[in-house]
Amino acid sequence: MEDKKISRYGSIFPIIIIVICLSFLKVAKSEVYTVGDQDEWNSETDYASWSQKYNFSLGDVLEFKYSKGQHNALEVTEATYRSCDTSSGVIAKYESGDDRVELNESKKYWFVCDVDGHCLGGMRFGIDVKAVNTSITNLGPTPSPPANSANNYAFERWSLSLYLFASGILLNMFW
Ligand SMILES: [Cu+2]
Repeated sequence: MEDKKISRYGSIFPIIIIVICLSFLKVAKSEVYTVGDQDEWNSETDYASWSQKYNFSLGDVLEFKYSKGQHNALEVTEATYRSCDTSSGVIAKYESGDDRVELNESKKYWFVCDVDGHCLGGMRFGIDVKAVNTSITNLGPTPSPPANSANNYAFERWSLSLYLFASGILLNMFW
């Protein structure tokens, strides 16, 4: 009886494994964003508009690239972002010239450059990092426009159903 059951499911077994692996890959995927893109982190770029180009998700990484010593990157509170007064409200300080900041909390992050006048000159931005369940709707190679998210959501629902279905068969086979 048991042997018969296994051979019946044997032909779809590889497909099930592939589907399961793919679904994990999709969830684990994270993006690395170079702050300012090709302009990197400098005094001439408008970071308020740069920060609105992307939807940042939990697990993504911000990379600040600049000449060490000429700039730095501080994660600060919202009040410090607004005032540019870094005598208080500094959460973390990065100054290597190639700083990778992992966005591992679902919250609003605020960044400034601490070098004289740079923050008031525009080297500051805030981003809203969304929780994982939101990021799942937005895992394309480039951020999806809002019009697409309904389709993506449907696709994720479909993958999840397949995943649950596959898990069910596996459990059935081995138990
Ligand atoms: Cu600077």
